Amino acid sequence: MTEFYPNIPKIRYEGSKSKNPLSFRFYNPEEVIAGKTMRDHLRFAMSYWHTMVAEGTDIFGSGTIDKKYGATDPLEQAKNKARASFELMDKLDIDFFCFHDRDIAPEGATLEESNKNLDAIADVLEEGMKKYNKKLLWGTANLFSNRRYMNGAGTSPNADVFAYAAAQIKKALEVTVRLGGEGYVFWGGREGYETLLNTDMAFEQANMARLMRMTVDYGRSIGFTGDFYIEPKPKEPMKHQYDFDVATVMAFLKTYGLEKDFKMNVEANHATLAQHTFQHELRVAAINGAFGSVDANRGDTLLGWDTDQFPTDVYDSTLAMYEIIKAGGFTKGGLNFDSKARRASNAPEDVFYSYISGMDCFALGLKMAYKLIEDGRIDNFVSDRYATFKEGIGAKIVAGEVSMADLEKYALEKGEVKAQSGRQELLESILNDILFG
Ligand code: XLS
Ligand code: CA
Ligand code: CA
Repeated sequence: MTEFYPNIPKIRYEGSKSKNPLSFRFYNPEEVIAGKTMRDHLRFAMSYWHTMVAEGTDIFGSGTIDKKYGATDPLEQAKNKARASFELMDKLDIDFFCFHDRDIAPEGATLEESNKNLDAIADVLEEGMKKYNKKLLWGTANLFSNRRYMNGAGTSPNADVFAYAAAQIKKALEVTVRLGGEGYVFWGGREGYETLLNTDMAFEQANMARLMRMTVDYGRSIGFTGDFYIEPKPKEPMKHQYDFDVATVMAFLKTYGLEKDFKMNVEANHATLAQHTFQHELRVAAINGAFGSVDANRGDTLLGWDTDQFPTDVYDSTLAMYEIIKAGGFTKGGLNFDSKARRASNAPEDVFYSYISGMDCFALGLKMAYKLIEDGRIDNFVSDRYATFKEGIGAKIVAGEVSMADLEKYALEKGEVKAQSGRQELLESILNDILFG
């Protein structure tokens, strides 16, 4: 059997003292933390598009990374790519993967041919999944690359485009079900607009909801028992994306009665593009009962676009894991590295260094988040901060037992209130203490 990464050994946990760049320092898959292995807590997934497909192109230059997998014929290339993906997941000990339909198989001259290509590659994937014991975290359809989708797919002003998108989703969902996928993602792609001078926003959003309803109904009718996700993103490629952030998406779902059918796939870099923290988006999803899955990456503080860099910031991964644990942890979701090695990191080993550092970063985040919880100082502070609502007038407010007039009487009698410190600096130093103490 051809090896695609012959110089890369199987990556093993060697502990924090190891200087071997091809080893895990913190990710020890079988280590048990709070009754669950790290593997089961983190449910790492490989993103097919960045890892197996993206060649490092940007708007100023062509590819820098060879992703031809020793073949020229597109279908042969797709087969080799699939085989290479299992070698990579096996070597990195990653249990799951995620794909768009067009990542795994080339688009044909007709929809029929594209569907045939997909079936052919699904055969190869199915075989690899059995052999290497790998699972599909989620599938999705690419409804943004082809020029037909330049005005959106579900929100296109053209009914023929809407129909084509529906047909593409139908097939992508069938392949997802065939491969036992645990989720199906809607990311907005070009579902948004550039100018209201040509856009009927209300109509476009209602159409998007129609497409989502059809997808859920069809998915359930063919036996899909996984989770449907929406992945919010505020901008790029469109100036205004309809699924701006988790709060916007929740309002959309509730408007169209879809809130029971969808959870969130929260991407770190999309959170920052919406000028939120990653933790904020995770918390909003959790308090709405919609926490599902995560696309783990990071942006760059100096760049305002979707850089999809591998995560290395342990503060961020700790606070993200804290939110994820508090939300009950992953059930069908997981941590998908929607991340790519930089354009100039173009050697095959760079993708391994990238995943190792991302996986170690989240393994550390997991450990530190449990330390934070066990330490209890931060949780206790938050709980104490609301203590006045636990008894007396506060408890009556919460129980709905007081009127405005009662509160006026209370305030008049009570006089000026004590302004209570929020202690942000103290809490930040406690966090450092827990991380590095
Ligand atoms: C793009 C999105 C995309 C989704 C899947 O910014 O992150 O890759 O995860 O369509
Ligand atoms: Ca993503
Ligand atoms: Ca992204």
